[in-house]
Amino acid sequence: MKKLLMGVAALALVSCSDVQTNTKASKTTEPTIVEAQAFVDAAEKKMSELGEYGAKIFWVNANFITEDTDWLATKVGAEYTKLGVDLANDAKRFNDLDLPPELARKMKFLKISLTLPAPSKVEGAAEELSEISTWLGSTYAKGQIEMGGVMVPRTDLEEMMGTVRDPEILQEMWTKWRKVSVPMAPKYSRLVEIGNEGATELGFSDLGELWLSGYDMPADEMAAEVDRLWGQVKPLYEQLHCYVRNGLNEQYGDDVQPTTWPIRADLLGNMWAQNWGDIYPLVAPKNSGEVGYDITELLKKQNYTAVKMAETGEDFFSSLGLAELPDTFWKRSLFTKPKDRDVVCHASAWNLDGQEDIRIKMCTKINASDFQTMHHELGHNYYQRAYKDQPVLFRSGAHDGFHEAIGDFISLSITPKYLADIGLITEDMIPNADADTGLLLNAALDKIAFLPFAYMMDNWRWQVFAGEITPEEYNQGWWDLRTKYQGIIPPGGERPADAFDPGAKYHIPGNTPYLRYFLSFVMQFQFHEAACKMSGWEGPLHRCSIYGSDIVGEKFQKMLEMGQSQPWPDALEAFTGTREMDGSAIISYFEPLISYLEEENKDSDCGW
Ligand code: X8Z
Ligand code: ZN
Repeated sequence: MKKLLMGVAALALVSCSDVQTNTKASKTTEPTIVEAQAFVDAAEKKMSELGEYGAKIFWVNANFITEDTDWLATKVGAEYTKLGVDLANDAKRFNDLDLPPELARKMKFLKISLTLPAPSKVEGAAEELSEISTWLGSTYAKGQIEMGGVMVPRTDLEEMMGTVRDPEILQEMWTKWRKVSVPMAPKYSRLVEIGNEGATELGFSDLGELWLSGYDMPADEMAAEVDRLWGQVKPLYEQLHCYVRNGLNEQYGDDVQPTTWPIRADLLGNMWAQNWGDIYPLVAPKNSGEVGYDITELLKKQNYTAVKMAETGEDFFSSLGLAELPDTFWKRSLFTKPKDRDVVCHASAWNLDGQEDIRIKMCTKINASDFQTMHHELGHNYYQRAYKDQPVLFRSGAHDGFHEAIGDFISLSITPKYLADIGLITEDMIPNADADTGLLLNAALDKIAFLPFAYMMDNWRWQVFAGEITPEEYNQGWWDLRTKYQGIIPPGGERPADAFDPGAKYHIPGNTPYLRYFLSFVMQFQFHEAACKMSGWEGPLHRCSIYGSDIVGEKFQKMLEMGQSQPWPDALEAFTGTREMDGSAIISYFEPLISYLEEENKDSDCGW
């Protein structure tokens, strides 16, 4: 079938007229598999060379934001976009060739490798796009606000959102942080415009379709998959929302948080209301056993440093049989926020050379949330190193949700028993089964509350990319979705006309797709369930730790080494035995909590 089409396509290359002359057609040589292979080999070489060069520039830029490093990042960013677009366009030449599977897969990745393509036909588009991207990223990274006459950087604000309980101060921090993103709106709309043109040139309807095309299935099927997963977990979120709203009402009273409305976004212990774990003390169950410890306090009491947190994470991976981190990881990573310069504080994990030069960059705080983030980032690094021997175009996660899920899967094993194993608590501090509700509620505040946030982030962008939300509607559209899915509203009533609240969340100015985190939060529970079963665990899932399990380690490593060389269901199957993403593992994990929440909410008017 494909072979037959080839001749037609070759003709189409030279003319679309009906009266096609044979002379022109015969001059066009049909591409061969050998040429396709040579093309892909050369593409991988170029991508790897420019990738390494670019990674070093981006690393320096993110660790030392100045006009000069912004300039360098802009320049190399444009070069990389142009290379990606050229390769994607050149790859079209082989569209009708019946390629062997590995080559076909590589060719596909060449066409979708860029998150933000620029149109090759528009002079200067790649440069403009890169300039906007750099500006947006650096503006976000340098953002700080004044509180009580002192300038406060975002990392400190983030911590304060989790600890301050005065609603006026919370509102002030929340509102002031959103001033940082006001100037971003026009730049963002221009970024969308150019990016969309780039995506259409590559054959996609818009950027949203391009982003959804990286999941080994058609974009519309993937979107339906995401809806299906959201449908599986939504009832649990609604129960959690109802319960937390009641707790906040008790804490703050009807004037601040009534029991019927959406929740005020600044009361949930997080700048973006994405993880609510920090308000656990406000909503802890009253009628059951207490967890009895707080990981933040334990870490501080035992004088944990950022490096010690990383070492603890490394020890977990080592316990599964994975090789230690290289010396260069310890020498080259950034673990704490430097005092004397601007850096991108949002945590990230890097592989600079596609081989062993793995590093993290994190303005670590000594608290429970960053203890988890540390494992999250290490997960990226272990994955990157595991697939280093794959060809360049396969050096990535089975899909982006896998990449985000690796470290989080590991931290699901940070159970009381594990904390005792590593000496953070003593054996007698391991709480009894009557504290399970508290343990599960604490976990749900982070893991379940996150799902509608992650879901709406890219819903907003898909609508923006499709032109369904126009630049004038950016903020209103954002809050419509925030309210619809998360059931939250901004403090202080209507937002100002010039507000651009999406820009106050890293991944919007950073142009990082967010669906990956939604998928990760579903899949990490699938990984956990399967791994616990493999390790022979028979108790409740939230008490299972796979720490020290060689059996799990071996299978885990196999999945990691595959990178994106096979369709993701193969990778999922290699580790879990199933080929589908599925929300039933997360539901099983929280099952005991569901009945508790339903009972607690039975007299409430849930919903918003
Ligand atoms: O951005 C991240 C990581 C880096 S990939 C720190 N995360 C999301 C966020 O912070 O919004 C981790 C989970 C969600
Ligand atoms: Zn991540």
